Amino acid sequence: MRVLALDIGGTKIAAALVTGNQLTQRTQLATPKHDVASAMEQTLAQLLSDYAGSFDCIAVASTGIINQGILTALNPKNLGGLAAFPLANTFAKYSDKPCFLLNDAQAATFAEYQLQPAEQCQNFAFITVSTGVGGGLILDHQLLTEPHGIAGHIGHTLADPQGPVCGCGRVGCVEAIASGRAIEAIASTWTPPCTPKEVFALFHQGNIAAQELISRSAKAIANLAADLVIGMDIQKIVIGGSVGLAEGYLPLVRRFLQQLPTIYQCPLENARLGQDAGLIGAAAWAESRLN
Ligand code: ADP
Ligand code: BMX
Ligand code: ZN
Repeated sequence: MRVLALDIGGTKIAAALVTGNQLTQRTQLATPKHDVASAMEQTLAQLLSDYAGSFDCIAVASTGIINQGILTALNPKNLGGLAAFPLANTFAKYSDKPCFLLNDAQAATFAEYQLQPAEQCQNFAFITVSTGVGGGLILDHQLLTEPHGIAGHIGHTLADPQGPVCGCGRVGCVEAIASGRAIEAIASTWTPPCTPKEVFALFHQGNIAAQELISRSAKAIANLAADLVIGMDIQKIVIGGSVGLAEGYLPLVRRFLQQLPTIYQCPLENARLGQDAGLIGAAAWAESRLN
């Protein structure tokens, strides 16, 4: 089965042909920021045409709640204000191949879980710290996607009732404190303004403001991890996304988690599949549906 996998994030769209854990012809482009609905349709149509003839099915991992083929943004600010997008219909318009859709973090969860020793990992979670903060949950070896595709949207659990308003409308979500966008919201007001990547460079140089900002993010993720452990008996958590994979971030999350009582702790690891977890997971999910 030749699978064309797409990973639609708030910042980038990746595509590749996937066989098992092997990717070929990987491409990546920026997620449209303006006139997003029509730009997204054009981008997806172009990708389908670029790969035409080389795939038998389409597997899509996308940011947003994916339900009944429709992408609903929980946080529309992460998608240039786009609140809803007919993903399945768009693919059907430009390709006659079967198409399987899943939330991006759920897809990455599925891929990373395949790499875990099943006998040691009945309950598992994945957290992406990226444009937003996403997640996926495996309970009793099963990825939670039903009934509405919402399960795993743990970036929108409460981190701080005094925190900033999240793009989802709730006050103080983990995402509003820990995500790349949350880091950017603060660092863009610095003189000179910094991107999250530059904040990490300053963090490694010992800059106090950068260390406070990254620590604030890592502490929210550590508390989220603790909530998952105590709420669902999660045995291991894998962390991905460009912020989650940035050098120095995971050790900080580990340090904050270790400050909590032992019962709240579990092993934390970075995504072994790195930035490709969503692509590989979407493809594996599609194949599991076909079998
Ligand atoms: P997506 O959300 O589209 O899946 P990413 O996982 O790359 O994409 O996350 C994008 C976020 O990560 C943005 O907020 C961006 O500023 C930030 N980012 C990108 N590269 C780095 C880096 N090297 N270090 C820290 N943050 C980064
Ligand atoms: C947001 C939400 C999730 C997504 C997560 C990470 C939207 C558009 N997305 O919490 O569905 O999984 O961000 O997404 O509401 P990413 O774009 O950072 O990879
Ligand atoms: Zn929120």
